[in-house]
Amino acid sequence: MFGALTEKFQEMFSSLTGKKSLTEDNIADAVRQVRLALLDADVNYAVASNFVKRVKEKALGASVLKSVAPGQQFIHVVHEELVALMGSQEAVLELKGSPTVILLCGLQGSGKTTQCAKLASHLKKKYSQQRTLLVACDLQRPAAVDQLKKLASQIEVPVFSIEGEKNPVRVAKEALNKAKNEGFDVLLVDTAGRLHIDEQLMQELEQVKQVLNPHEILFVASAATGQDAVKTAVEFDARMNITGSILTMLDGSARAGAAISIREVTNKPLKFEGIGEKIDDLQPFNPHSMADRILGMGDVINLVRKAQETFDQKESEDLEKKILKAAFTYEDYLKQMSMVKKMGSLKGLLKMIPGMSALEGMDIDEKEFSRMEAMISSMTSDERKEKVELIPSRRRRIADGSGVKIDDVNRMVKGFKRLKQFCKEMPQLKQQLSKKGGKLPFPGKMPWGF
Ligand SMILES: Nc1nc2c(ncn2[C@@H]2O[C@H](COP(=O)(O)OP(=O)(O)OP(=O)(O)O)[C@@H](O)[C@H]2O)c(=O)[nH]1
Ligand SMILES: [Mg+2]
Repeated sequence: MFGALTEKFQEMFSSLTGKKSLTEDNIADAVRQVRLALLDADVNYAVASNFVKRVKEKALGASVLKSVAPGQQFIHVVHEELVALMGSQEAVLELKGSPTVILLCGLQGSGKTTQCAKLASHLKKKYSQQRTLLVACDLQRPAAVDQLKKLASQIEVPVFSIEGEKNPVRVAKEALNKAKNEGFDVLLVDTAGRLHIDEQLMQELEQVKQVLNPHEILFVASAATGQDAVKTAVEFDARMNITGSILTMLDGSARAGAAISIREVTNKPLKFEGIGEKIDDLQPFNPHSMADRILGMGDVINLVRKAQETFDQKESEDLEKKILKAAFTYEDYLKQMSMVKKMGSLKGLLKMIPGMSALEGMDIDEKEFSRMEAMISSMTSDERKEKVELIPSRRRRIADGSGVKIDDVNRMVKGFKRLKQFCKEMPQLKQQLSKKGGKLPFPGKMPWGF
């Protein structure tokens, strides 16, 4: 969907990897590229400018988390701002009338009729007790009423229409009466579109609005229409005072930036997104998952979030130093593992240790880690600090204490030593890694011991 934008962000962030902190200098290029990427994706110019200004201020103001590479932190800032740009919270429909009246409006072909049916289906699934009446107020296009009826029959929701009627205001009025009399909970109104905004259409919509007094007036915007969608949204909002928008065709457009500008320019929430032609292809608009999709980096974002929540900053700094100096003991190893456990994923930890991201994708069995944790827990304090030699009788005791075989203890000790050696070679290894484009100089598993 946002293919180009995602690619650009990814390129840009890889150039930040390895930087010690975020400074005006090293983010200048990234900031410029965010701006270009947004404009390229057809995000409105003013929206993009304000956006990068906010990203810049926030990135420079942020205290750099030592456990997170600066590039990842920058992504986090961009992500947070994207979420804010799109409204932070998942917006809800106000279902408080009896009936609740929801009017859909927008340009021709933006997807109003289809979203009416999708929305009716969504409400039916979500609120099975509530009854919806669809209203065919598009009397411009001869086939419009039939189109709505056909879609509605698929989901078994009734449609109100008046055969031969030319005035949508009358249809609206009678539909509202019927809904009140018959106890419908929701009245969902489809309206006519035009190729461009014209005065006649607006007046007609205003009149329909007047008789219905809708709780929700949703502007339906096709992501495929680029900057026009932003301009149109502003005009519809000025005339109709919309309560939110539905973005459609998000499945097909690579330049969906205009659509995400709509919330910023109208300051009304994005409530739903249409992601295909089928009835089920509608979902509540979620700013978080949309930002994840835009950046294509949901994993990193979640890990940074998790790291912020669970990492003891000082402890992880000390550990990093020890790893780099190869001065850590079994005790540190255990500490590291309990952090990993807290993080829920070792791969996550690797990604977050600056310089270690190249190791991600290694196959690590986390079950082995909990066994290792049991073994180290069964060691005496002196053993963990390597103050005493792990002679066979000690190994037997450790095996018995942790319920493993002595071979497992032997492998763990061997692995620990190998890891120490590996860490001693870290500085050179890191250099090699950057020369080899991030590929490990040896294939296979990490030298953790198994
Ligand atoms: N790919 C895709 N197609 C969609 C989506 N929503 C609607 N469509 C298709 O877009 C076309 C136009 O949709 P309509 O619902 O008829 O649009 P409209 O706004 O009612 O059009 P008018 O009544 O002519 O103003 C139809 O072929 C729909 O199937 C969507 O989210 N994704
Ligand atoms: Mg229609």
